[in-house]
Amino acid sequence: NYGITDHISIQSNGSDSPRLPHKQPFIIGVAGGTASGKTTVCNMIISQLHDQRVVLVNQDSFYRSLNEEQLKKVHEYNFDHPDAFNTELLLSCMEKLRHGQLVSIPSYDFKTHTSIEPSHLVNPADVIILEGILILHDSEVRNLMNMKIFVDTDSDVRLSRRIQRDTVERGRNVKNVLDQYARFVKPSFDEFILPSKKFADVIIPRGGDNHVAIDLIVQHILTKLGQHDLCKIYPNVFVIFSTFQI
Ligand code: UZR
Ligand code: MG
Repeated sequence: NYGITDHISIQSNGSDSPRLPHKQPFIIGVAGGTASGKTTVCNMIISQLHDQRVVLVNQDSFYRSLNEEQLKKVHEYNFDHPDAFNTELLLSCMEKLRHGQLVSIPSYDFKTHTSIEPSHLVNPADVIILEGILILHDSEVRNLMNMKIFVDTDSDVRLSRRIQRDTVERGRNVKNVLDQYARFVKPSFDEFILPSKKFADVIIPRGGDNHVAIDLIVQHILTKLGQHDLCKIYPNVFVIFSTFQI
């Protein structure tokens, strides 16, 4: 089930076997507007990488908790602005994961707009997928990535999904959703999210419906992981190859 309504922050393949990764993880960033199908794309990539240890880290987990003042005026709060996220914490978690350390990722509750206990413990993995509307916004976060993806879905499709999701799953009414969309979601998309598309290596039209794009991405990841393995087993093999190329 690749429903766009999924809001699982952390997932992993094969996490019950605590084998240590033997190399730097392959880090993928997946950005795109609200309800563009980012989570669907990530889940499809994860399910096709079944033999690899994959961890999905959602930028939503790093939303800053609102204080009492902010909670009183929650309708004035811009959740679509880069400052709404604790990017320093995201960077420090990624630093640990990259160095093979176990890390604790906060759990964010969309109903109370605060971080709640328990947080998730995440093991290091071969592939780390970073997903979020603004995950390509910050240059330090971008610099961690081996592959940057932008999911490009028409805004009318995204808005209708957003209405569906927020009314069914997040207990909002249509008027609230449309007000928030006009006031914050759309302006921030135009100001911060859309301009981050230029940093993407791959742009996926139609999100999770685009099976060809997902297949190509998965093949690329497998090739890259395979190269690491080859390097490890035959450290001289690339010297031989490069000599032949000359
Ligand atoms: P995706 N968001 C909330 O609605 N409430 C919160 O407490 C935190 C975030 C919304 C946020 C953004 N914006 O558009 C969306 N608003 O979650 C991002 N308004 O989630 O990438 O799954 O669409
Ligand atoms: Mg999502």
